[in-house]
Amino acid sequence: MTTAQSVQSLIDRLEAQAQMDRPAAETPDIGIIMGSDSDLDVMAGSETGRQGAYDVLTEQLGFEEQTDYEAPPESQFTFETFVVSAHRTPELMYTYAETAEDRGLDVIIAGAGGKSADLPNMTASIAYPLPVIGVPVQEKSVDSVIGMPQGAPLVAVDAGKSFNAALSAVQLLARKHPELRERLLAYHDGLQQAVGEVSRDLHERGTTAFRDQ
Ligand code: RP5
Repeated sequence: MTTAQSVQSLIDRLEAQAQMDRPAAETPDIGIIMGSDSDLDVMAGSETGRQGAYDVLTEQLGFEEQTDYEAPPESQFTFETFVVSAHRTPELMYTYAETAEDRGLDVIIAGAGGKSADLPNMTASIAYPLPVIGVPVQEKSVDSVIGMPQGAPLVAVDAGKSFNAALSAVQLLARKHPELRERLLAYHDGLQQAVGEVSRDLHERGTTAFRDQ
């Protein structure tokens, strides 16, 4: 398969899926796209560094990754992941955004790095009115992600915070799925409990013993 054919086959696949009219329960709820696979550690989370969207969705909120559009996994709530470059594969970006709603997505999380991080903002413009949550993969990407003109909305998180983008996406989904609301509350309870435990431990052991443990 040539380079052009490999992109075109993805475009053809997305367009065919948009025509399938699959039941909503069987299509991915969240689409995660990124400008390059070099963004994956930020967008998914890295084993050695900060957690990301993949981690919170799968470990905390009960989502599964859907890797075959026509064969959904067990979980009721799913996401899919693609590399889509605004500058290297503009036709693929256009098709992904344009078909997203017909393919059953409810929200897109789009991340890109560099100074021309245009994937989130262009995807938001094309996929409108589907909500898009932008993730600047690096600090230098923030301005190009969030700098949208009036009338062209994009929700965005701070640089590198794909974890929060996933939480925001699930907040949107939770408006029509009460079980997701419960999972979000349980996650938040866990956060509070962890802070309470570490605070008590630090206070009761004292700083030196706490550091040494
Ligand atoms: C951006 O350029 C991508 O989102 C990535 O963050 C950056 C560098 O991409 P690679 O050269 O590593 O593929 O479009």
